[in-house]
Amino acid sequence: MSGFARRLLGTTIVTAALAAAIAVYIAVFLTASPPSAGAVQTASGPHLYLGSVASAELSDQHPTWVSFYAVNATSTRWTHATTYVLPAHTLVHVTIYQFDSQTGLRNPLYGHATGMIPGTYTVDGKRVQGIDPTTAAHIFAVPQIGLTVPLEGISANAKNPCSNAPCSLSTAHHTMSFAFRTPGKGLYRWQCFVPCAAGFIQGNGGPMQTIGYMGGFLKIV
Ligand SMILES: [Cu+2]
Repeated sequence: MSGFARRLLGTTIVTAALAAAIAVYIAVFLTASPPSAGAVQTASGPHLYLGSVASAELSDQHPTWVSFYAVNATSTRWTHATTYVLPAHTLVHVTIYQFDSQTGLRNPLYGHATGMIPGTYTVDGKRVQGIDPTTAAHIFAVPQIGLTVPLEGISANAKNPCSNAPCSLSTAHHTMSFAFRTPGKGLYRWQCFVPCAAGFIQGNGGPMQTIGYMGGFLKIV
């Protein structure tokens, strides 16, 4: 093979490999969007059910990461989604089944529940203003609309804790409920503010910075 033919062949192979890599990048990363979930329709309007866990499913890309899931009312059907599609200007009821243990808040202010319809925040069915900030496992917060929902963690000696999602309601958990009015159409970021990412610097890496675990969006339509 002449030097020219060899260079031509080399250039062709490298160009083809780059084109293939770009095609994979477009197909796998640019056209994929995180999965979303919606509310359940009930007699009192849309009802969003969520679950928060110490560890994602064993089959997950990150089975050791803390995570939120969309679930159904009985916590028997789990969907790994943190983008929640809700109708605009609507009263939405939310129930969060919280199965993870306590980490505690750096900023005790987040122990107060804010931004929901007054009087609708309950922990295990009891109407309260907030929780002891040292007992927080996670927070469901939508800063743009001033919504902060502290989620109590199970105690260190709770019997029958759930390790990986999906978690049955027969395992240790606390149930937080509240109602809020959705804002106008748009994409609203939500996130957790408890430094709950065990094994990461300051507890704020990994799942705390990844859509699909400790953060996501309210997609108001
Ligand atoms: Cu968290």
